[in-house]
Amino acid sequence: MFYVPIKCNKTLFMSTLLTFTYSIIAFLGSSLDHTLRAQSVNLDLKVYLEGPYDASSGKMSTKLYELGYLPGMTPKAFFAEPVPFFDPYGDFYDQDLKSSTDGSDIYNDKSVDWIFVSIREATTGNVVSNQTVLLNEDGSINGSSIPNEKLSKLKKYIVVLAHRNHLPVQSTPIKLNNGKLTFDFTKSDIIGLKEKNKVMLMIAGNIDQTKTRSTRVINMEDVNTWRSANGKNSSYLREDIDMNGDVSVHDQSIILENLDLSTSVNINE
Ligand SMILES: [Ca+2]
Ligand SMILES: [Ca+2]
Repeated sequence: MFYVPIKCNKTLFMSTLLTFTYSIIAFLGSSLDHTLRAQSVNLDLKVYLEGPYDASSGKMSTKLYELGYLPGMTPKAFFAEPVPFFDPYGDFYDQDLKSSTDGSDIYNDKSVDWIFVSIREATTGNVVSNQTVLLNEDGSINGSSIPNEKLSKLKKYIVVLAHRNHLPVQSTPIKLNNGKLTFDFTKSDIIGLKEKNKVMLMIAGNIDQTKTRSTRVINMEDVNTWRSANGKNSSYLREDIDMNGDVSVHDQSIILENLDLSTSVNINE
């Protein structure tokens, strides 16, 4: 009996070893990625605000970003009044809940404004999640998610949206779908939206939201609030309904167009 000597090719051996190692790393990476994704439910929402909505482009204005008026930004004009970073919806949170927002570098040229999103159990109304999220010009919101353990596949949820100068609105009950909570307010026929050029919009003009009642209605309190701010300019102003940085008669005309409109949606409950 004799042996045939096998010549070990060192280069081939190292190449095979490397390929094997990369395969293991890729496998572990994909598993980890899958695990991380499985731990949270994405919010897949779309909504238009009437104030900054431009029917000709089918998008919302990003003027506040362009001029540097969003909270925490440095305005482009020297005479403009910068607004320090803050959460416009801090009042809507329970005391132990914090904003998910931090800093001004989160903005980009698609940013319209902040919007408040509350996820609630449909049957009990219990709040699952409260978040302040950034709204983009196409109606989408910047990536936002909820930890998996807070939601059940067996339950239905409603999405409540609020904005600092629009009427709040809520979705119909929805279930989890492929790891997402999905609702398109721009195509919905729910009560509390307004149709313009075949899309549905959140109703503008609700600038006074100091009390539960005033949060739900556009009335003379909103007009009076606008009146006391008329002429203010070049900043992040609640009375600036079309979101061009200034408070003017055009903003008032939006309030008057929607006067006496109201909703039963309550963001504070
Ligand atoms: Ca109001
Ligand atoms: Ca304005």
